[in-house]
Amino acid sequence: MRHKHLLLASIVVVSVLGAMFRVAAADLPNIVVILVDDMGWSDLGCYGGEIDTPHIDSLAADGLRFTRFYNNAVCGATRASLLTGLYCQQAGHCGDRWNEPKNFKKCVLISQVLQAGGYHTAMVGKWQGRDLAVKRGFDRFFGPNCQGKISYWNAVKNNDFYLGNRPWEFPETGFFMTDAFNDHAVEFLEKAVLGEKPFFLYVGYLAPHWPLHAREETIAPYRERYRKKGWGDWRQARIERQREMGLLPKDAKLAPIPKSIPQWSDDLHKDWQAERMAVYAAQISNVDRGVGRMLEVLRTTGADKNTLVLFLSDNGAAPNGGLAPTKSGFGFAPGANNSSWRKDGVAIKPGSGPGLMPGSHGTFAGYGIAWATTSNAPLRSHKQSAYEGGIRTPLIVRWPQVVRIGGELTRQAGHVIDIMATCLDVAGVNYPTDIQGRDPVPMEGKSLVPIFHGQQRTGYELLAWNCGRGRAI
Ligand SMILES: [Ca+2]
Repeated sequence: MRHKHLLLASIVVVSVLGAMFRVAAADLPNIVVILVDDMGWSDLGCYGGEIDTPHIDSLAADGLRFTRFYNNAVCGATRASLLTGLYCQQAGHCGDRWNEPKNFKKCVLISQVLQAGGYHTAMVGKWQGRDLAVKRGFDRFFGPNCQGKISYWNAVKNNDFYLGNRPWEFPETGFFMTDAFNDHAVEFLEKAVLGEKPFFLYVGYLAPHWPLHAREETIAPYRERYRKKGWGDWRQARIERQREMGLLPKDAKLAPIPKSIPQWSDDLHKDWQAERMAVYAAQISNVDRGVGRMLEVLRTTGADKNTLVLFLSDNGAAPNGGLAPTKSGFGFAPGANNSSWRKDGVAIKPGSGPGLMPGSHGTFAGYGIAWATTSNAPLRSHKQSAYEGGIRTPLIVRWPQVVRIGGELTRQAGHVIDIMATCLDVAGVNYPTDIQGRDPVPMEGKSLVPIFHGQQRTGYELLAWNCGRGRAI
């Protein structure tokens, strides 16, 4: 009899705790981190750009934009900092591939800490880890385990596409990478919003990183836009909008451009140049569609109110793709070997010179230094550089339950090392002091949550970090 009472009491206690846990878990905010690849500071509509990004702009209209947020100027190094809360040199990764096990063992990822804290975790997109994402705290994973630089259109040998821990079979037809990422992110959210656990979704798009690939219907709306006006006019238009929006002071000026960039009027291949920018813009539109679909799932279920969405880029625009010859003789004659017209910017592969319109399967182009300079307007330099054009990124924050006034800007400075601290703060979990008997490097980043509440946070005495080329302080 006594045993029976004890058993009943235990069941009651367990049930009450279970119910409490469920209530508490249901109250914990969900987190969605969306990272784009090689996108410039002023490409988005809400950062002054002319590219159509209505859904990403809606994040800003409902939320908060940072004017001084920084990354590590290159793909892998930024991802290492974002996921660990450490400077890239501490995480053992200042280059393009995360492959230094010595430091790796002293790191812990957001996904691991949130998973242990009761979150349902998933990653979709570009993972460049030593281990597969599902071994590093993600319950689900879909994407390539490589640096990118692969076709958006089809399976490329050895590009290591995975679903969970198994190589993924490409469909016979109809594959387009950004669409596939969008589908998998939406599919995860549709299930996750019905679950009892709070969720963490990290979407690492490859877009708009070269090669310039997009569907014709996404490119078409941009074609005339860039034939009518060239890089000089768009750069000017962007800074004017940025001044109006308050992203920049009224007297802000455009950084000087590299001398090698010709006047648009001198260019001999305007239709091809316009096409390069049109495809780049289409790649961003494709991401925007995915953001719209993800938001729709969150909004229609009401989950959006307590979901923190962060949107940012891993580095500034990349000048790959070289220059073409012009009336005044800039650039080199295009030949079968693309490297023969390499100048400033970096040529990439044959299949990208003037005359061959980029976008479709079989082309492999970048948009070149002139458009990359436009993408970063008004900032100086590009990806891999420690100048602002390499390291400054948009950061958009949407979290209706906390960020109550939409459309605001903050000038408080932050860095990608802050993303982990922010996620842990939001989830109410602590950074571990022990990882399987090893001491993790203490987290460097600081939570951005006070800024979300409209407060001045205790910032950094010093932010100093390593970049692809140079160092930033
Ligand atoms: Ca990148």
